[in-house]
Amino acid sequence: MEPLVLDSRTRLLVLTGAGVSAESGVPTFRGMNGLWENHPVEAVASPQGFDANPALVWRFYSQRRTGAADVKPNPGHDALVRWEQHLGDRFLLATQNVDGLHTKAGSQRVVDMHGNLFRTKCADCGRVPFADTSVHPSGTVPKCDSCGGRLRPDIVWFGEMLDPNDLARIGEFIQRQDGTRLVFLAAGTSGAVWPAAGIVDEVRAVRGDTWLVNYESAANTERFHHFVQGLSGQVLPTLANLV
Ligand code: BJW
Ligand code: ZN
Repeated sequence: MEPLVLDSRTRLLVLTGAGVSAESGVPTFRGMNGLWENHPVEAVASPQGFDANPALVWRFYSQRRTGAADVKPNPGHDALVRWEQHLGDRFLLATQNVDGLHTKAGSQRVVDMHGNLFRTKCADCGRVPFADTSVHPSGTVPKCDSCGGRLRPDIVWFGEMLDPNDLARIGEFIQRQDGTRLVFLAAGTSGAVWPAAGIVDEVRAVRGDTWLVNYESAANTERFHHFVQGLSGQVLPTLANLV
């Protein structure tokens, strides 16, 4: 297999999805044993679902908070930390995962595209989101101290805009013109959710090299130059040649 060469002329954008956390014991969304097997997606991950039944949404996210509280990073997360230490500012990690495991592992240049499971915001006023590990599993909805409105998890749901600052940071990294060559690697993601699924094409538009590491073929596999099929915790630690 051709190695992924990370040398002093390379800048690397990594996109991770739920598959990267799977070997830490965090369930994925889609497919076998996926989190959404027993929950209609729109009921728990959309503003409309929250308006219709906020207590159900808090039950779902309370289970998620409890499940993700004690999990540990796996060798896939650790490999990305080593790559960042090697590349410095020529590395950026965009993650769709909300479990915080990349930060726990030691990654620093992280864009949390879809928010953070352990942060809460107000659905009804503009107060700044805050760190929060509390759970509300028994049909209650926590109230905002500032306005008395409904609190909600600080997660990007379907139909909601991603933070424009996050998108700008990823876009600027892709467009950077400093004489380095751009490599993009997506790992553990089904390629089903936008705008993350379209990053591969933004990278191709500037003639970047593109890699996918996934357990099974993704919705956008054919857009990548290289597809390495396997578990990220096994593939990532040996994939790159750090020179
Ligand atoms: C392993 C493994 C191992 C397992 N090793 N691999 C353009 C076209 C069509 C639709 C749209 C579009 N633009 C926007 C949309 C609408 C929508 C969308 O994408 N819909 C599609 C489903 C069709 N997007 C949005 O609404 C986004 N907002 C937006 O674009 O705003 C502007 C706009 C709105 C409306 C219209 C147009 C523009 C927001 C998307 C936010 C997604 N948020 C979620 C929910 C969070 C809730 C929560 O956490 O509870 O984030 S969706 C869910 O999917 C979650 C994930 O981050 C995201 C991606 O999933 P991921 O990470 O890929 O996981 P899985 O489970 O799908 O796949 C895991 C993969 O790993 C599998 O392939 C396994 O094989 C593999 N695997 N073990 C390696 N060990
Ligand atoms: Zn409020």
